[in-house]
Formats: sequence, C-alpha cells, structure tokens
Amino acid sequence: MSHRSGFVGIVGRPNVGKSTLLNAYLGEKLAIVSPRPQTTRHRVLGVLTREDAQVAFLDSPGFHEPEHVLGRYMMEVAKAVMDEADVLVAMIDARAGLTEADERLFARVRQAIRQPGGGGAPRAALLAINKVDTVKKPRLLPLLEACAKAQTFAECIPISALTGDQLDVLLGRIIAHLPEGPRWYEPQQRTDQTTDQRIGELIREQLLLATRQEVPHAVAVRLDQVEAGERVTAIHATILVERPGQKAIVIGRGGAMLKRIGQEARRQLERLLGRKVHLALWVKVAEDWRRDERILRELGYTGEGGR
Ligand SMILES: Nc1nc2c(ncn2[C@@H]2O[C@H](COP(=O)(O)OP(=O)(O)O)[C@@H](O)[C@H]2O)c(=O)[nH]1
Ligand SMILES: [Mg+2]
Repeated sequence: MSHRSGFVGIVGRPNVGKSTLLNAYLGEKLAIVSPRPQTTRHRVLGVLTREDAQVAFLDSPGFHEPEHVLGRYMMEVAKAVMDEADVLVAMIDARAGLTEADERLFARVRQAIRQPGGGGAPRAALLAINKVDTVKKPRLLPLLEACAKAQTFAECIPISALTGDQLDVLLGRIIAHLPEGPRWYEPQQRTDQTTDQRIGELIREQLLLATRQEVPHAVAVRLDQVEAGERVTAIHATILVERPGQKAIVIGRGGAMLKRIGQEARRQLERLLGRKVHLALWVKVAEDWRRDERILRELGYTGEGGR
C-alpha cells in the first residue's frame, strides 16, 4: 500500500472555522476557537497519523488588512503557510456567502498554486464550504458555482467543522492530493507547540470568550511561572491589555470577571495537563503593545512563519 504525506495549509478570512477544522481532525483543542475574529495569531501544527497517510495540518491566522505590527506578523504567517503547504484547504463560510475578502483569497490561492518552477508551491487547492449546518441546501448552489468558476480548486466540498458533516470526505480528498512520501513525524507527535504555549493560549481563549469589541484584540497572555508540584501545578500568568479601561473590563466589578475567566481557564488547563492546577492571573497595561516590537518579541509574535 502506498503511503502519502505532506503539509496541508488551512487558509481563509477570519472566523470561517479554520481552527475548528484542525481540532476536529486531531480530536483535541490544539488551536483555540472563539467567535471573535483573529483568534489565531500563530501557525499551529496538527499532525494526523494513519496507516496510509500522515497529514501535517497547518492552521493559520485569517487573511485581513493588518493595522499594526502584530497584524503584519499574522499576515506573514498566513502567507508562509500558503507557500509552504503541499495542499491548500481554502475555507469560506456558507452562512456569510461569498465576500470580497473571499474573492481576494481565491486570487491569492490561484497565484500560490501557479508559481512557476513547482518547488515548494502547493500542488492543489481544495475549497471547503464550511458551516453547512447553518444554511439550507439551495444556499450552497451559488457557492459551488463560484468555486467551479474560479478554476482554482481541484474540489469544492461543503462541510461542517462543528458537526463533523463531510469531514471524512474532505480528508479523503486531501490525502488523494498529497504526494507519496514517508512519515515525517513520530506518530505520537501531534503538534510542535510547547505545553507552555498551549497554556497561554487556553487562558487567552477564555479572555476572548468573556470580552467584546476591541478588548479581545488587545489582550495577550504572558506566562510568568509554571511549577509542577507533587499534586498541583501552579501557573502564574500576566494578562496584557493596551489601556487602563480594558484592564478595568477584564478585572470586572469587584474582580468578578477575572475570577470567572480564571475558573474556566483552570478547568481547561486541568484537562490539558491531566492534574490539578492552581492558576494566578494578573492584569497589566502595556500601552500599544501590538505596535511594540520589543513586547511582541517577548510574547513570541516574531520570526518568519511563526515561532
Ligand atoms: N455553526 C457552525 N459554526 C462553526 C463551524 N465551524 C466553526 N464555527 C464557529 O465559528 C467561530 C469561529 O471559528 P474558528 O475556528 O475560531 O474560526 P477561524 O478564525 O477561521 O479559525 C466559532 O464560534 C466556531 O464555533 C461550523 O461548521 N458550523
Ligand atoms: Mg483560527
């Protein structure tokens, strides 16, 4: 039996469900998910190992117009994923329909797969029309037509990353387009994120879920200390915000908001680590950190292709 392997880049505008798809295939929360745009800031690797194939998914930040250094970094990451992948899965949101940003994405994908010389360029792009659980069938027709008309995608597949609908079909098509090759990763290696990075992300996820408007974009989490004791792991982290007003929101009346965020984050961390966690959170204002190269470096938002 032949064995196929390679990198599969998941790309698309913010909030279409890219990270949800990665998590669905890997069966655990490797990338955090929220209804807020630009939840994903890094490249996230998720390796799926089967008998006949090893699929190295690369989740990426959504394509958007960057407004600060952090946004530029996120776009660099998304572009690198697009260029490095063997197969691209471009994703759109069936409920939102085809937007101008999606059209721009199609053009980018077209460019990426037509790079002269072959080399590292993707061999094929598939279009995943996500969130079909939210629309009636007829709504899909114009999207399938647009997909065919773009003459960019080897396949157009309606899916639901949330319910799992058609994910097996998409995976089968992804693997069919991968080159023949060996297992590049040990089967037990599922991601390249460190545990510390995942801890920081799970805390940030609770911040995103608990806050609104500009606050989710203005938060970052810095891990200060992780100390594995005999029975409990003690985690100390600082939440960075950009303005004093945001600090007040995150702390909440009498500290209620921060307490709620901490409780839920602790539950998530206990699941990740498989043991009891003591979590201590502080909130600190770091003026305009999203434009501050030094702080961005400190937070790990730096380097080509992410991390
Ligand atoms: N109804 C529905 N919601 C989805 C689906 N996939 C993702 N979502 C939701 O869409 C939002 C954004 O998902 P996320 O994976 O963070 O999107 P990303 O920014 O593209 O990575 C979250 O609230 C998800 O729960 C889907 O297939 N159906
Ligand atoms: Mg994401």
